[in-house]
Amino acid sequence: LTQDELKKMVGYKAVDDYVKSGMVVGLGTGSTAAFAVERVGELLKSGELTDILAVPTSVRTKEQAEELGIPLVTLDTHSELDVAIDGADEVDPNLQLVKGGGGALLREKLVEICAEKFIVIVDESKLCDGLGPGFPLPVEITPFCHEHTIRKVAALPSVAGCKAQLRMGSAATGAAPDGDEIAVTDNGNYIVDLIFEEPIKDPAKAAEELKSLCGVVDHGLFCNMTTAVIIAGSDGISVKTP
Ligand code: DER
Repeated sequence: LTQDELKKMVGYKAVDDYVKSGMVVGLGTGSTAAFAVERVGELLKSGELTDILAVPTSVRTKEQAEELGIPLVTLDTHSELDVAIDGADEVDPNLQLVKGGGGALLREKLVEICAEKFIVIVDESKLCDGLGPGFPLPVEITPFCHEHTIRKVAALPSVAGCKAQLRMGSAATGAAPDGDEIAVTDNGNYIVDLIFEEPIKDPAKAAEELKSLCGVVDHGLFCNMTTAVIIAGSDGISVKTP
């Protein structure tokens, strides 16, 4: 099975298992979440799902949902979601996540915190023993004096030893720069990707230190949020719960 086939498997399964008619659903961002969005559109079109309201986690997910005719609302009118479905860049054994490879971490976290159930969909390549080395940790920062903020982020004890890299090119491409302009998120902010040689020792501590640093808007550590992770591997689909 190709990686795309694995992503489609988990995207569809998450919707089939967790989305029921009448729900308010958070729609994630990225190549795996796009399959979940596709499935919601398909089931609405076939009539198998009715009365769904969706809250997108990025401009590009909003555009995909609009193309599929999925009715959209925002947290301003719907602060309580039944379920949110999204991908992740890394999943550790405690189901703590690194997200933000697609540059959507702020809106994703805002939406996913409001969901009664947060379903994470990954192919097995995202599983890791410790967060960090497998995927740079994105941190969304304000553009004002961003070099100053990047220095302060890199100096935090809980992320000591990381290499901080300002994301260039499109915000959606993860840490692989694809242009010479500074990447700008949907919210008009910059992203600094933290590159680790060793696993982050205490993700919850790092989350707290990052969040309390003035100039940091939010970060890609999603701690103690996961309801279930649906994993597609070459030997089939498995589900993990905390
Ligand atoms: O940017 C994000 O948070 C995405 O959800 C990312 O974590 C997973 O993207 P992918 O499904 O394209 O790998």
